[in-house]
Amino acid sequence: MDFLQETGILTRQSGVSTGTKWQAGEGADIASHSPVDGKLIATVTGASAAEYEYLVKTAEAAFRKWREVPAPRRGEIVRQIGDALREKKQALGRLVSYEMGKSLQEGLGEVQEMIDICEFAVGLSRQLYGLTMHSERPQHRMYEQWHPLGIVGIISAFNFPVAVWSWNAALAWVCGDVCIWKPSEKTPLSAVACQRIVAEVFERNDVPEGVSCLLSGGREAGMWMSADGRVPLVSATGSSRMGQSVAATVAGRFGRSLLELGGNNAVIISKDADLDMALIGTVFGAAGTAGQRCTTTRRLIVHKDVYERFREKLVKAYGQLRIGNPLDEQYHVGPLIDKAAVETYLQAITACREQGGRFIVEGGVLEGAGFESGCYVKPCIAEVRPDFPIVQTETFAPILYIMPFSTIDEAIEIQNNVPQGLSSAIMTLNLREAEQFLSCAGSDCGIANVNIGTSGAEIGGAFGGEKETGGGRESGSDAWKAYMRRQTSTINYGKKLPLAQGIKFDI
Ligand code: UN1
Repeated sequence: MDFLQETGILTRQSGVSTGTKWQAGEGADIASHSPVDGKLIATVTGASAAEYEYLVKTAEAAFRKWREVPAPRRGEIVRQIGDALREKKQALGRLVSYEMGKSLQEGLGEVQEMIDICEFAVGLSRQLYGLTMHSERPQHRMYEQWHPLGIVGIISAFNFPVAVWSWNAALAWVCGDVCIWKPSEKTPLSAVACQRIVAEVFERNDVPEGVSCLLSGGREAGMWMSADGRVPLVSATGSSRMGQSVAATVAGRFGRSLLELGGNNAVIISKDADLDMALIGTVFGAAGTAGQRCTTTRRLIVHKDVYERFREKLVKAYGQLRIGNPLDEQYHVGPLIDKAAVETYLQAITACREQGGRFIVEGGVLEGAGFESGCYVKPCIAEVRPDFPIVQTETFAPILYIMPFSTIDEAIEIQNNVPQGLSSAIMTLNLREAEQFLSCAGSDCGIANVNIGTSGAEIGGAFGGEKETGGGRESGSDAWKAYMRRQTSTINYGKKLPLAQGIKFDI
């Protein structure tokens, strides 16, 4: 396991850091077991409340310096982080695969997303534009400018242990913010490895301690940040339940939160779809990453005229899926993150059956050689009705629900009729249907694709969704605005003081 050495992972290490300096980690220990083989990879020590306090103090001091560094210079440093990630891509990708359980292709893809967002951020560092407006008053100039916010708290999930953090951190840094990262307890080592890579680049560039902080710990650590008035923005990725509690706490102190929560993503398959293409998009979307993406395809809404034909293709394709060690390229599907996730998967299957679902591809836990961790499960498919309670719920596992439709209006209604609103797709060669799906009366999701599955978004677009998905937008487009504060400034260069709205006030 050279990748452990290459990413600097020790058997026991602190998970609390301000950059190059690591605190003792006086909080609870976090043991990282690989779902690949069930082995203990290493242990990370979490932060105590006093150590959190130290991180915040250091980050506050760092912010005062970092905000003064010109944005393009900050971008140049982020460019170097991209280069450092490029150098470590193989090792970091392997570590992510081994610790999280996603296929090596996807582990490497995740590091590629980090490199991509660094490059995006470099360009952005020269494009943090504000607008100018024409003042209604003579000899006045009005414009807006964007200033850094301060400390950005980042709470990330196990399923994208490094990429989603980097979407936040790379943008926050070019915007002049400093970050405190609370990674998932299920993937603490990937975070330690990233912190080392960033710290090295920052040290080389004389960036002060505190611009990148690592706060390993449990739920409590996330709540410290959520309740802390010194953290103006908390960006959280994870379950809707977690997001709700973060959002309520942050709102209680008038802070900002940026939420990327659960999805219940559907693909509509029209009778005019290219069914071969639809098949690839669907199988990758539903079974890839063992169903553990926010964007995983959970529901298939198929036109009744092609239902039988597509179902047959799907069952055949599922029969060809190879489940096994994700580091071995011959396998398509790796394990779930842990045994608790396996339990949730089994409960969802039981619930689906009880509610009237009929499995056309059976699920189950794999046993025997190669499956010792107990985390490998079979991707499965159930025929359901859209209103089953289980179909309304996000289960983070490879369970696909399939249901028929007759008209495009009905399909869109089924697609929208869930509490979540992250990603959606239609497979069709019919222009009218595609445009209706994308119109204001179409998909209600943050992401709506045509002839592409629900997962695998590029970093250039804004990523996130509506309703219980939380409403936040991360990554591309103008998502950077969430990491800055807008200031409207009006300057009077005349010799009189006219008031707006023509108000007279003579003294
Ligand atoms: C997530 O699952 O939290 O679109 C992020 C995708 C990836 C990111 C997923 N680029 O599937």
